Amino acid sequence: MRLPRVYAITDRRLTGLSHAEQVRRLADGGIRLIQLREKEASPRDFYLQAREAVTIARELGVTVLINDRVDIALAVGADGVHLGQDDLPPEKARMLLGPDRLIGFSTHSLEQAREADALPVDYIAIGPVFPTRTKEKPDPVVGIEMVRAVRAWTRKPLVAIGGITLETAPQVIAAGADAVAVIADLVGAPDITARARQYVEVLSAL
Ligand code: TZP
Ligand code: MG
Repeated sequence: MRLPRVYAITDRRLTGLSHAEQVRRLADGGIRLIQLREKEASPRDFYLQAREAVTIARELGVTVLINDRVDIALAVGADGVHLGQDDLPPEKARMLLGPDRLIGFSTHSLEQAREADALPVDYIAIGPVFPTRTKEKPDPVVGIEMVRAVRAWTRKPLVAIGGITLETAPQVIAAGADAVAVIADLVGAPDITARARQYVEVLSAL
């Protein structure tokens, strides 16, 4: 699998917009990979929202991953899930999802990334690379050198996350990340579509 350079993540609290509307605006700006991240809604509510967002993503040709919840990913026919260290173990998620759906896995240290290299996951995420205000109780900042260190350890696609902006994204890619995952600097922008377009333009040129 080859990851697009820009990996957008939705946030309803930051935007006040439905996941579906965020997908629409991001896709209009050229984003091709989007994770639906929902930390407040009930499972029923997230399921309904994700179903709507996936319908739109299908129309627009966007790959959609569901944060945390394998059950919801299956229920809405998403392209896969993004799992954290406290979610269902990736091996179990793989059993449930089968060989073809995508599984991403968050890591926060070199040790975790090395373990992830042996797991049935399609990409490894490392972060937070920079301080972030979006995630509650974030793990300690790992810094850009950690991106380089993890890159040297794994041949799996590598996603960097945490406090990344359009200004810092090129350094993060230069350190070996295949993609940058961004919340605040993308969906937190006043014009999400324009910001998405800037990201795609700047990063596709690298
Ligand atoms: N995991 C590590 S940092 C982070 C997550 C979900 C938040 C990233 O958000 P932002 O706004 O791009 O810092
Ligand atoms: Mg999670």
